[in-house]
This record gives sequence, C-alpha cells and structure tokens, in this order.
Amino acid sequence: MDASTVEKAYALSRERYAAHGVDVDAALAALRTLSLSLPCWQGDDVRGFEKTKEPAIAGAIQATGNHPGRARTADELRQDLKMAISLIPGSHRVNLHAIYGEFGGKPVARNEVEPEHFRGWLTWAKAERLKLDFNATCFSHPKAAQGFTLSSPEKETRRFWIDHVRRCRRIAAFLGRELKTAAVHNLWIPDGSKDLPFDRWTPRLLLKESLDEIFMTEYSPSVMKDSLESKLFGIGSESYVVGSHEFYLGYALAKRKIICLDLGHFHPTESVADKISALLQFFDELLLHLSRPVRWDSDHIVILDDEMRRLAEEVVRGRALGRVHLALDFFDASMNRVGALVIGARAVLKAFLLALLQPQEKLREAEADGDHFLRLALFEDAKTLPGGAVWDQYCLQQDVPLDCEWHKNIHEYERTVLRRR
Ligand code: RNT
Ligand code: ZN
Repeated sequence: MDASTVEKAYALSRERYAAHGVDVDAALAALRTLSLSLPCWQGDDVRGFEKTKEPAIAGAIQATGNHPGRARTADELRQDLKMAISLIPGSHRVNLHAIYGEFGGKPVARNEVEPEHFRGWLTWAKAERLKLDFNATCFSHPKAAQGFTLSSPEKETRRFWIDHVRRCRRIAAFLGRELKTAAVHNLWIPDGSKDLPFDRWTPRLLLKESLDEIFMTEYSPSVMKDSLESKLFGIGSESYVVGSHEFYLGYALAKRKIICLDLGHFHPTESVADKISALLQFFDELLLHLSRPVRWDSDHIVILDDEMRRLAEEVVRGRALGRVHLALDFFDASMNRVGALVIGARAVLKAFLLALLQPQEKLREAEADGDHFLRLALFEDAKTLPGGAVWDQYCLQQDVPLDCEWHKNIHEYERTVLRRR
C-alpha cells in the first residue's frame, strides 16, 4: 500500500473518531511514549551463553519447539534483536538475564557475574540507542535442582543465590547508570514444591531474610529499580510456591519495591487487568510481564486478545502509562523466533492504541448518567471503529512496514540468516 492511501484512510478515520469525541493525534502522541522491554530470551529458548561444565538443568522454565535458527552467541542474538526492532514502531528496551553475559568461553559461576560481562551489550545498546533491563537467573542450574534457591534449607545454597542476585543488581545499576535510564531488575525464583509440603512457613521466612540481605545495598532509583515477581504454580511447584502473590505483595509494600504481575501467573479466571487500579492506589509503579497463558503459564506469544486489551484499557483509563513498566515475557521455539517477538510487540502496541482510541469522555458521561445501555453500546461500537487505519499511519510515521508487509522481511531473514546457522 502506498503512503498516500495510508494518509487518506487516516484522514477518514480521524473524522470518524472525532465524531466520537476522540482526538486521534493525541492518541498517537501518547503511543509514541510507550517503550516496551523486549525479552532477549525469546531468541534462544532461554538458554543463555554460560559455558558451564555441567549441562544446564531443565525444569521450571520450559521452552517447547525446535524451529531452526536459534541464536547461539551474543552477536547472533543482537543481530536478531536488531532485525526485530526494525519492524516494531517506536523506541524500546531490551531485557537481559544474567545467563546472557559474554563470558569469553570460560565457565563463570553465577555468583561471580560482573558488569564487565555485559560490556558488549552496553556498547551495542548505546550504538542502537536502546535502554536495558536486567534479571537475575535463579533457575536452570544444578543449585536450583532441589527446587529451592533463596529459600533453600541449606545455608550454602542460599548464600550462593543471595550473592548471585546482589551481583545482578549491581550489573543492573551499572547498565542504568551508563545508559542514563534506570534499569528494572526483576527477580523471579522457582522455589516451591511439587507435592504437599508439611512446612509452608520456614521457606517464606528464609526468603524474607534472603531478600533483606539482598536489598541491604541501596541504589539510586535513577540507575536501577527492584521488582519482585510472584507465581501461582509452576512445573515442579504445583502444590506450593514460596514467592506467592501475597508474599511479594506484602514484601513490596513494606519495603517499597515494585511488584511484577505476569499475565500467566494467576488463576486462569483471575483478571490481571482488574488488579492495576487496586495496586496503583498503594504503589507508585508496576511491572507487567506480558505473556499469554494457554490453559496454564505456557508463555505463548502475546496476541491482541481480550485480556491484553483489557489490560491496556485499564492502564489508559487510569492515566497510568507513566507508572507501568511493560515487559514482554514469552518464549516460543516452535516458529521463527524473530517473527514471534515482532508479533508480540506489535500486538501490545495495538492493544494500547485501541485503548487510547476508545471514546473515553462519552463512556465516562454515560456511566455518570447511569445510562448503562449507552455505556455498553459505546463499548460495542468502539470495537469496529477504524483503528487499523490509525495503526497504519503510526507505522508509516515511524518508518516501519505496515501489517501484511513485514512478513516477507521475516521470511527473507529466515532464508538468508537463520537457516544458515
Ligand atoms: C517465569 C517468569 C519469569 C521468566 C523470565 C525468563 O515463570 O515468568 O519472568 O519467564 O524471567
Ligand atoms: Zn514473567
């Protein structure tokens, strides 16, 4: 489609939205401020670049599929990320895990990771004008194989993971300082048990103590911010999860940390969207892990589905765009991994655009008037307003290919780069 067709459709859609009291240019201006944190781990099925003697232990995190072309080195992963980013409108961030350091072919223990191991990522981020976020990696490791890390009954194991997370926070602060934007350091641990535990208390007490020790070192929020991610259950922790939602909610509120809500980490009928207006009464900021659970925490690629749309609507209606960190969190090894990342990122941006384009003033009025017929009718009408024309205009403005036009770039990349790996 040529630019003038896009412009024409945009002009018409603008009028259509104006009739609903919606300022389309303002919606696009708001969309431009959105910065998504893109998961590097989608590019290599959460394997990382450690050269350990022992093979990484599977479990807890489970990527399925065997599509060819997985990134095997930091350079390949950066090449893939660069390709994906070229197809995503706006300016975004890259989310790293500790296992993605460049360790020079040497085995570097998790409790010995250093900022220097991430120098390559930093140089790249500066050159590509990207910001970075960071995560400790407390899984896929022999010392996590018993199912407990920071809450392990063994002091030595807890020590190891405390040291790892402390080092990761230091790396996050280093990256944030260098890039002049706070890096969010998110902590998720797999701790829990497959079958019914007798004692649910001690691991939580130990986790609390481990966190207290980890957070003894304070960093300026201008360089790094801490967030904590809960889970309902996981593979091997079906009966008990130490870091449950209540545990971290309590901890984060008491210690002024950020809470992370992952869309796959709650009961399937529980709406994460509904939690936002509750939590933001008490917290300044939130981290959202945008994922798509299919029957369970399956980490499917995000699409423009009802839950994603509801989430975006809640953030927009609460004028909370500036208070919410948006990180994609999925890993699908069953298809082109670069394409997967682009699908997810574009879906999130579309969800926010559509939320911004809802006739908010009219909806607010209808509700205030108690006119529930009109409120529901407006919701229904909004679904078929020409948001696609506004999205096309956004892609044009941001100089990325339109929907239907970027698929060929992925196929070409698969042919010329990924299949040759
Ligand atoms: C696991 C958590 C966690 C990870 C990433 C890789 O259930 O969702 O956020 O997916 O850190
Ligand atoms: Zn997550």
